[in-house]
Amino acid sequence: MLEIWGRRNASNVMPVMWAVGELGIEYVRHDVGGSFGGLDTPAFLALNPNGTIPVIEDDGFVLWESNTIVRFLCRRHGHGTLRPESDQACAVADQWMEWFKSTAYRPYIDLFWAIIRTEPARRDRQRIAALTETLNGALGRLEGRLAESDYLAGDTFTMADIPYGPLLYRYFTLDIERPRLPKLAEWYERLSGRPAFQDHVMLPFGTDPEAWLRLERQGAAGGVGR
Ligand SMILES: N[C@@H](CCC(=O)N[C@@H](CS)C(=O)NCC(=O)O)C(=O)O
Repeated sequence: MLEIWGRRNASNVMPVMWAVGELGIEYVRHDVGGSFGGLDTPAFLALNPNGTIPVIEDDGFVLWESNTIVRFLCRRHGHGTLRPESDQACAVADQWMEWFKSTAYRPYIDLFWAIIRTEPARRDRQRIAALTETLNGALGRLEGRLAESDYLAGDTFTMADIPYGPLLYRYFTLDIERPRLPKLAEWYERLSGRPAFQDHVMLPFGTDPEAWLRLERQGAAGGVGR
């Protein structure tokens, strides 16, 4: 059975869990990282010398790096569905997964930390505004792509869309300035209607570090959909 290490509210664990949910894979998940700790033990470091989550073990085969795990699971269980069949469509899906990490992830995660994971009295408004602008600029580029097709790699939902799920859920939930990006909003509607998204991505995160930690200890209090 597939084993997964990582607290379920971690930004890099959620895409893996969403993929697992979409693909209907049976799994056992271990709560490690964040307030659960456990990333600096010899046993965990033997799995992932970086001491980060997510990590999976599949029949003795160990893998880390969230997008690599998503690709591996889609190749094995979702060829022709989540993993596009043609080389070109698959390359486009890869391109958007890479772009997520190279361009969208940093402003998104820095913004999330600057708001939710920082005490309200210590929040830096200028930095929050600058990060919001950078993130909005990146998402504006997605708007152009989504004017061409319903999903990033074409007309159907694929692995390309998966890394963006946690980002979009938090983006549309945070109290920030958002420009009008109608195609992005429609895409988010389509993604957030998926049961596996509701189970694994729509995890409440509270409004400050204390609420964040309380929800984390409660297993992020379940998805909103079920
Ligand atoms: N590039 C890696 C980043 C892994 C990473 O930084 N994971 C974070 C959680 S999102 C982590 O392990 N943080 C330490 C912790 O949760 O205690 C990936 O995509 O998997």
